Amino acid sequence: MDDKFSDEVLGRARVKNNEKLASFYDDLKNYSTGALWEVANDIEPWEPAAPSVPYHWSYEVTRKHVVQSIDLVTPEEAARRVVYFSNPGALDKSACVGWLYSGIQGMKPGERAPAHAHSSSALRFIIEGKGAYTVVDHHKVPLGGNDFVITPNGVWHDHGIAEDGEISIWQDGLDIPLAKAMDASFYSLHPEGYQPIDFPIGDLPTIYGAPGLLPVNHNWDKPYSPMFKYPWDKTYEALKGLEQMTDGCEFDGIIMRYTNPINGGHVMSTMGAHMQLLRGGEHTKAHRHTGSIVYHVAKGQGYSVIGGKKFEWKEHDVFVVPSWVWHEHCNTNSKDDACLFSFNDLPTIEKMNFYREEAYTENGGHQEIVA
Ligand code: 1HN
Repeated sequence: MDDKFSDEVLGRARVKNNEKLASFYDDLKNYSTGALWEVANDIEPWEPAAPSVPYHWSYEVTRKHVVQSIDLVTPEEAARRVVYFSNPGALDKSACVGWLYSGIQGMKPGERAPAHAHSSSALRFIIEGKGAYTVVDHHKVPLGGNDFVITPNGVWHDHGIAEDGEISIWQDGLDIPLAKAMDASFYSLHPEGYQPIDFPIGDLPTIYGAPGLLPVNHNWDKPYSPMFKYPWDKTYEALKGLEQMTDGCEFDGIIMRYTNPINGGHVMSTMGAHMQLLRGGEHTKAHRHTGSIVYHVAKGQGYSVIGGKKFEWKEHDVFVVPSWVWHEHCNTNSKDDACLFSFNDLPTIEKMNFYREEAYTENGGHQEIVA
């Protein structure tokens, strides 16, 4: 072990066990207590040691399972047909990585899922289909490929596909494991089954989505973005513009954060999201930071090295970076850009003052690939 992390030092727990101590520990157990030094080094590691592991899921495989799932059960039986990502290091939490949940949801034309609300915040990244919509807080939001949509905590939401639509598939992201870990989860069903739509279709992105402009006397005072949908065409256009004007970030290429236009903050209280563009052939330098990240390949192909392991990816694959694990990305197509959508728990990490970041300085900023 790295000397820096030796526990055989003053200030760390280094009590050797003996018979007297063993019977003392047994006695404590009888009173539902314990000796801190028995667990101290484990509960307070020198640095984060995420149980979640870096992982990659192929869309080709998951898509097949999602399409099977929508024939196997109805929305009336299952409420939602989702194949969720289960991180092998966090099987007990139904987590994709850290305290974040994610899965791929499918629906058929003419289907509707009942309206509900929960303590967890949710987001969607749309993959494929036609005629899909979500209703968020009585606003109907039509969904297109690579659109990013939020359903903040406590807000009614339901989804459906028009009768003349096509099978539609999207990725869900929620902070379900976090809300559950904090014993703060509530779940409600809408009294009318489905929400009445009370506003013109697409109103909020029109009202709040003009560049650098807000309506005078707007009265948005909710703790989340009024932009329920961030459409792909405008997002990609913004990245291409930034690419023309800057060199980008050495760790992430051309990267932009989805923001709440009212205050420039994260889109929701607990989860944030980014879209990044890797220029043709670009290979970023490695860094690590606290907070968990779930990536969705919006465009192109390449690989990421995460914790020294290489994960190849192509369109609509999902991969994850656990907290404090080194990661770098490479677009293997020299002729076209690649785009990575990602969501994270950074708003939570930042509010707790837990954010830390470090650059990988050895080997020109690139990790040695160990597997
Ligand atoms: C949920 O409400 C949705 O609204 C999707 O489509 C996935 C996973 C766990 C808990 C609630 C949805 C979910 C979820």
